Amino acid sequence: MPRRPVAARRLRATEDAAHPGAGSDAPAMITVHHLENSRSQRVLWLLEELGLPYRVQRYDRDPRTLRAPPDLLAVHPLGKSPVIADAETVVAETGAIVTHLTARAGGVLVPAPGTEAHARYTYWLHYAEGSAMPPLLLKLIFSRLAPGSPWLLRPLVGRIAERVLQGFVDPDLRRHAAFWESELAGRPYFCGPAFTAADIMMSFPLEAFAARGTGPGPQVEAWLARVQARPAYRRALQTGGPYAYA
Ligand SMILES: N[C@@H](CCC(=O)N[C@@H](CS)C(=O)NCC(=O)O)C(=O)O
Repeated sequence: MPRRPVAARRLRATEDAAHPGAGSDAPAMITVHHLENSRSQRVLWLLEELGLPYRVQRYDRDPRTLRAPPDLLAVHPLGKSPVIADAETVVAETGAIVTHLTARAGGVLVPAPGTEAHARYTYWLHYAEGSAMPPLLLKLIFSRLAPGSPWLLRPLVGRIAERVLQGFVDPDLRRHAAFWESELAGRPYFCGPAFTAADIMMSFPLEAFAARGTGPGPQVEAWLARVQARPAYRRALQTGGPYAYA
């Protein structure tokens, strides 16, 4: 939910990357609170596609736990990334940020309301975080369970984790992967012939799946190659710092 920011006070020395308008104090400048190697890469990419002025405040993950640093809690109560500050408004949750930014850009990268492509757009915009990410997160957590356990318990924890992965998580992921293949067969982008912001939303789950899973299918592989070749995607990589999924 948008809320009044405490963030604006914190936008100081650690600002380390900028794009159009860098160094300017113009009120239109959008600040992206960006965690390295994370979903917030999508927001940088979208901003590059839209050509909106922004600056990046970067946060490093804790090298041991890989969690976000506590500094992010000063930006938003959940302490997660992405969060943007646009003038007096702070917006968290990637899908909400995408909606905010595309509206600010006058509806660029959003299909016309009332069309079939728009119905697909709304679906994929919500599906990315609502349906695709939960099994991917479970995969990550259960895969790390045994290696992170005390050595005496490791075999037992490993067996339990394997049961959850094999019995629940992996079959779910296979079903999602088959769904992506069928949806991308015969259309180059998730909403149809045109690239939209829903493709940006879908990039993180598909990149995470390609990195953690047994490999993407041919349609997803071709789609990834297509979207990752976009100049705005490449520019966002320069701006965002470490990103292991490109
Ligand atoms: N559904 C939220 C998820 C936000 C989220 O979990 N962000 C991750 C980045 S991949 C994060 O901040 N993780 C660090 C942590 O939980 O400590 C969104 O799309 O914005």
